[in-house]
Amino acid sequence: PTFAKKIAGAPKAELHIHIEGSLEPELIFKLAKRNGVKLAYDSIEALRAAYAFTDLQSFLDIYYAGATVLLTEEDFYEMTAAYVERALADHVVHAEIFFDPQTHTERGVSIATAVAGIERALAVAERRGLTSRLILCFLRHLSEEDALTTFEAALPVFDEYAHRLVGVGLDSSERGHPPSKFERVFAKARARGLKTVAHAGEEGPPSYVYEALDLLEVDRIDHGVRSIEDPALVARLAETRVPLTVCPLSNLKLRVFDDMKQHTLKTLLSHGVAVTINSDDPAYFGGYVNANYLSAAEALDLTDAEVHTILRNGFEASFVPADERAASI
Ligand code: ES4
Ligand code: ZN
Repeated sequence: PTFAKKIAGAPKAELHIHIEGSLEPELIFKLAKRNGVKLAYDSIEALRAAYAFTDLQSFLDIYYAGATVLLTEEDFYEMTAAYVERALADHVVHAEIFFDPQTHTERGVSIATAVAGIERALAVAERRGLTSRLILCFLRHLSEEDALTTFEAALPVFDEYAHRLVGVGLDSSERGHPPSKFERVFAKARARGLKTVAHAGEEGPPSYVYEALDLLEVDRIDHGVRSIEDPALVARLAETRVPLTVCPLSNLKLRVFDDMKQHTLKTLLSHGVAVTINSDDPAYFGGYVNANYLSAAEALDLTDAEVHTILRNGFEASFVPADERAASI
């Protein structure tokens, strides 16, 4: 088969996917109608046309508006079941999935409702060869008090779904909201034995990556592509093998890079950093995980060996040991 077909057919681990970012416009409209939620766009086409982002915030505004259609356990189930179909089509065999509880609790939807719906779809997926874990993300534009309240409210859910819900993360508007703001809540999560990740060095500076490593003691950095600006940081990431969950199409759509040819993932990889490729918010950024691999591979002339390394990094960076996953490479 051609190089592209080999990439598409290879078993993959996906470690950076916001489940709310997998809501396709068609499903947003279906759920809006079912739930009587008013949207700011009157057609699927008009909504899709609004997906012309200039930076992270311009995306987040639309992403949070899209998530307002999610009210019932069934809504979370359908959203997750749709993602599972896309993931299986792209030969994803293991996924570690983010969700944003504060987006839902603010609208009166409990963490238990969201997780119950997501879990039901993931349990079905497991029988079809897709293993998965769930990571609860705190919204960094909100206060640490709010994150702490969310964490306390989630404790029974962490207990009930211990087989699935294995970690916490940090997402939303990065600039002006450094990891240091969340030191206490991350310490509490680590004390409970949870894994930790944080978005850092997406739009924010390398100092935010250092903070995520030193103050939050994260197991992985989400994005981290701006680490390239600090050679000492690149050397540290390579030395410690703290993985970066890179999302090429996201970075292009949110103008972190003007052109895919400017993406820093190949250089990071060449310095020995554990780079992985992921889809982030695939319904908004123009493609699921295979499209991300193919776009990066083409623009950066990735070699067969480089693609193989990235695929392997995905499994090695996962929170599930090889003998507990559906498959590996
Ligand atoms: C996100 Cl691309 C990105 N960055 C930060 N927070 C997010 N939440 C959903 N997608
Ligand atoms: Zn993300």
